[in-house]
Amino acid sequence: MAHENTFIMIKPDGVARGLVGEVISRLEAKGLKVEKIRTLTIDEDLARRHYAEHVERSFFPDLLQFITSGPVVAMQWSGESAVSVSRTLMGATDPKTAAPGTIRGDLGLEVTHNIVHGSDSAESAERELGIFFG
Ligand code: DAT
Ligand code: MG
Repeated sequence: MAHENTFIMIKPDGVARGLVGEVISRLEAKGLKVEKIRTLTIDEDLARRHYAEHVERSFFPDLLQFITSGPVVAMQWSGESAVSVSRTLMGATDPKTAAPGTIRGDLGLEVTHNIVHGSDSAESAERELGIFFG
């Protein structure tokens, strides 16, 4: 178990629905620490860099439209195994199948509008933190 940093972002649906406090509360209650936080609206260039692994996917146009549709809250969080622990708190990608008790499982219903992003590895975390806080 290693102390890690990870990148977590509350997506436009989460901000618009007033779920910023709810998401932060769940991460804090688990014992993770917020290190950096900023609000911004993602433009197309930033979306293509952040989601570089998905630009050729069939759902990318919908994802691009959504992620640029309003302000997001971008954050650096730290803690023991912060990458995997925060992914567990978030739940599966599709809120329809995400387990109850997870952020997506409790608060979402549709895969594009799944409230929160979290880095999927330490390498992704370093890359994404560089994009948003570098
Ligand atoms: P995650 O956000 O759980 O890491 P991902 O990296 O595979 O999931 O996908 C990035 C985002 O793209 C995801 O949060 C929602 C959207 N997405 C993924 N798969 C999708 C699909 N099959 N249809 C529509 N949107 C999808
Ligand atoms: Mg991902």
